Amino acid sequence: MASLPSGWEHANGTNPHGNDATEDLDGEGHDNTGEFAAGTAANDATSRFELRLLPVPGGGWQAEVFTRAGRRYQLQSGASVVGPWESAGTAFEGMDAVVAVPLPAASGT
Ligand SMILES: [Ca+2]
Ligand SMILES: [Ca+2]
Repeated sequence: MASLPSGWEHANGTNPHGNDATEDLDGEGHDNTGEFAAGTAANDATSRFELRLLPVPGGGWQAEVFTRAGRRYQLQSGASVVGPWESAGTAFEGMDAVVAVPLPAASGT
């Protein structure tokens, strides 16, 4: 039994009759479940979720988020990868483009 919606599977070239949710059809490192959640194409390696952290001249950091229209994004930060996590900045709408988000300074700096 497939775990992803059949319509999405047909549109993305994955197998609607088998469970290939953990496979990576286009080989770009994101499995089919991740592609579905991110709104990216499972059959196109150039369509993938990506976030880059870039230093800002003069200090601080900026995130570049590869967004998809129809998705809402909220960056979060934490002192460790296991959390706790807190919202960083305000949520924003995706627009099928890269969105630059200035990151607030870490507390205590
Ligand atoms: Ca993939
Ligand atoms: Ca992809």
